[in-house]
Amino acid sequence: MYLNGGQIIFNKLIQHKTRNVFMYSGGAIMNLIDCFYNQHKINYFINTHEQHLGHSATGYARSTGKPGICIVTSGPGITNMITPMLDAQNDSCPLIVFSGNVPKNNMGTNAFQEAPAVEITKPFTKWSYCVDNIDELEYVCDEAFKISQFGKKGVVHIDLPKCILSNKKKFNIHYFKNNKVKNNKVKNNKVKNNKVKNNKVKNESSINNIINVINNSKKPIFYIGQGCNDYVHELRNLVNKSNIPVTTTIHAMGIYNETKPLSLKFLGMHGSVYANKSIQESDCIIALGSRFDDRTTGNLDLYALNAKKAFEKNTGGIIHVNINNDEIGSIVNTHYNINSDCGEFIKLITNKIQYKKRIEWLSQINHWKTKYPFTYNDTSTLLTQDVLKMLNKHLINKENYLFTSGVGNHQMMAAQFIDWTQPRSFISSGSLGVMGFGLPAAIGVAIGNPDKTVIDIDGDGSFLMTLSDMKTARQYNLKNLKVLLLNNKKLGMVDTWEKLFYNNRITATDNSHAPVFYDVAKTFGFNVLKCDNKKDLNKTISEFIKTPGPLLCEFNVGSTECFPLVAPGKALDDMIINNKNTINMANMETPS
Ligand SMILES: Cc1ncc(C[n+]2csc(CCOP(=O)(O)OP(=O)(O)O)c2C)c(N)n1
Repeated sequence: MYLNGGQIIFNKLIQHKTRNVFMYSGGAIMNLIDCFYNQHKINYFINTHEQHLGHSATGYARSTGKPGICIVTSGPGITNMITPMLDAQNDSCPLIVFSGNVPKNNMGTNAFQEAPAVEITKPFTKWSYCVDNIDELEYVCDEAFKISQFGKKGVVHIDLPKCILSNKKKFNIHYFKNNKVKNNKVKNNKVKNNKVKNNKVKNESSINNIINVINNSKKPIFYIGQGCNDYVHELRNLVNKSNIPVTTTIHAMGIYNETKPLSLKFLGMHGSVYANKSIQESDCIIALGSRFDDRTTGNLDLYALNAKKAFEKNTGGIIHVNINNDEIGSIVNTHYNINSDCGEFIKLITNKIQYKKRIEWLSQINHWKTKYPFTYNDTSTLLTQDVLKMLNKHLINKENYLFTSGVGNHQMMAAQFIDWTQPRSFISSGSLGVMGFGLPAAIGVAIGNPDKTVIDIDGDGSFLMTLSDMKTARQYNLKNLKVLLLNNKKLGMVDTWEKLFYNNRITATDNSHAPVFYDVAKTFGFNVLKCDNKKDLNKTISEFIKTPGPLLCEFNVGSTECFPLVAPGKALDDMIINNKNTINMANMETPS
């Protein structure tokens, strides 16, 4: 029996239990796409642009834990994929991208729809490889699944010259009878170099040392990143058992229920005053599965000075646990480092960590919580924060919902004004910050989670970038997809920076020529709602919850800034808290 290259890959996708793929066709990839004709083993979804399908695959992967599979053509197909691939890589999302390319003997001739695909993607993927020979294909596919998911998750790009996809290879009948992933023996030097290490905690004495540091500290704090998202029960158990307060990155929100007293919500540039202040005040920062992204540290020279002092006095320090060794010590000179999967580390320390009442430390934090909650300048005009607060009030069973967002003030305000109670429930472009992520990502989340309702919280600027994907939501009749559009008729977040840091020189942030989104969504076949004032807010949100998708609700909102804000170059606890006041908590007396 002979199979061509496309059929070999298709067979491999089935072996790896792939259920859903996101694709966009074109000449160079047709041999692979043709395999999806008239079969019921793998569902395929067609977005309106390769960038959109990349974000859909990302939303799918981040909400299900399975790798997102993308199939695109050569040239513009793969170049349109660069943004979602970089976004997925930076946010540690497992993605496998198959791209077509021109036949091998046309490569380097500037042929029609030729792009130096591997050269473009190599610098930012976990593995980027152009298949050279049909005999490599099975091994390459198995490696793609392994590498994308192993250790710190990320992106694998497999480039497929058209001749490889159309060439045929003979298989014997046993291959089809025993359709399981085998340890393929084909060796290829170029492929062999891609080793991923499984990092385990090896040194027991270093663990005991860390436990002593935590147990002897006076003001410990957990700083949790998405590396802990697979260990919710373990992490919650550890926090409760130790009575240590916890703050998270945006990607780890909900891993510890934010309605509980020990939660300090998220930290960083727009994070809570009390989380930022607690990090700065702490004598022992326990960073698990996070990477000290600059948005969470502020000015590094002024970061965590108390924990650094405590280390010098042997009374504390900064502990960093990360599965990726390259990220340890790369931004902050941490004092106690463990290169390990967080779950394993949590398991090792939970029984040895001491419960302490921490009366002084926790009452100090509570004082900051009461004095500096997330707040805004409430006016008679409907504002983004009003809408999000009301949404939060209406969402009784949060475990039934998943959220995506665009990038901007609406994204940060969603992080602030929704109480996150479940991990992996806010799927947003964190590191790369890609406007336009919200709708296509919501499509992938909705496909991967048919039992949940997916709400894309979006801004007018972000939504305009990818709104053609309303076609896709309608095409697959995604009844569980809803868009909550916050239309302030401007690129709000940048507008704020122009006001605060560019002397009010408002340039290139006006969006008043955007269409009436309510009408546009209707044309795409969406159910539609709208709301222009506070009076109708309660009623509109309750209709929004009840109305099936695909649905868009346009909220015409006034202009508002997102505070607190750590200005560029400032310390984490030097925050602008509203348009009249800056507090530098580093200079403040802390009540005891
Ligand atoms: C693709 C892309 N281009 C530019 C930016 C820079 N940027 C960050 S936020 C923002 C404004 C977002 O406006 P909108 O989506 O309307 O949200 P708002 O801030 O008004 O809530 C811009 C231009 C970006 N993050 N992504």
